[in-house]
Amino acid sequence: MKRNDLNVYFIMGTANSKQPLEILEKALQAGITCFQFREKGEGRLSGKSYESFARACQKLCRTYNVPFIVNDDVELALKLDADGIHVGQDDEGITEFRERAKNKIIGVSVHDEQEMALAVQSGADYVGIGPIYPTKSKSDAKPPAGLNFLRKARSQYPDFPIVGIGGINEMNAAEVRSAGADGVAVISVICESPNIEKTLQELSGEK
Ligand code: 3NM
Repeated sequence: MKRNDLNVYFIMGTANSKQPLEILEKALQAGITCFQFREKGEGRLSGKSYESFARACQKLCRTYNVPFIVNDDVELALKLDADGIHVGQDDEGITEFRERAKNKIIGVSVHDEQEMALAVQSGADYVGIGPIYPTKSKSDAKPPAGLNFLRKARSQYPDFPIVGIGGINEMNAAEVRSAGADGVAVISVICESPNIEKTLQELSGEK
């Protein structure tokens, strides 16, 4: 994984949008650099419709040559030959996935120095640090952590790929980058945007 791939990292599932495939295609056209398929929350798809929705997202990502990462479902990631997987601290460990999928991207959510050190040692390709700000998109999110741990992680791991997450929008993305993030991972600011192209420009720091 290149650090640049984390620049604008879009995460979405059917709980986040009424027209998820339309939103994903617009976001790809506007220049997202990574996509995470995250089918969680009330009314989430299961069985065949879950898999076919994932495949439709993956197809779009391939068309735009953007990495397709599966949240917290090793079996689906392997079945679809996804580009990678993202796991939280409570999810299945990364060691098992690494053994079964040598060349895939592995992302891990971390919240403190210990979790960060463990993720790096276990062979994570990138870490997500958050929630930086309050978020309405994750019901079991931890309290907002602000930028301090992100700054510390960057100073301890100058070259390691890090993405910030949680409540990031057009107004605060620049300070997340200044604190050391290679990019911003977002749900609602894209799903709710009236102008995805403009939102992307603002999130990526371009004017
Ligand atoms: N993970 P929004 S916060 C999926 O802190 C997710 O690990 C988080 O959505 C974490 O951009 C979050 O709408 C939700 O705040 C991010």
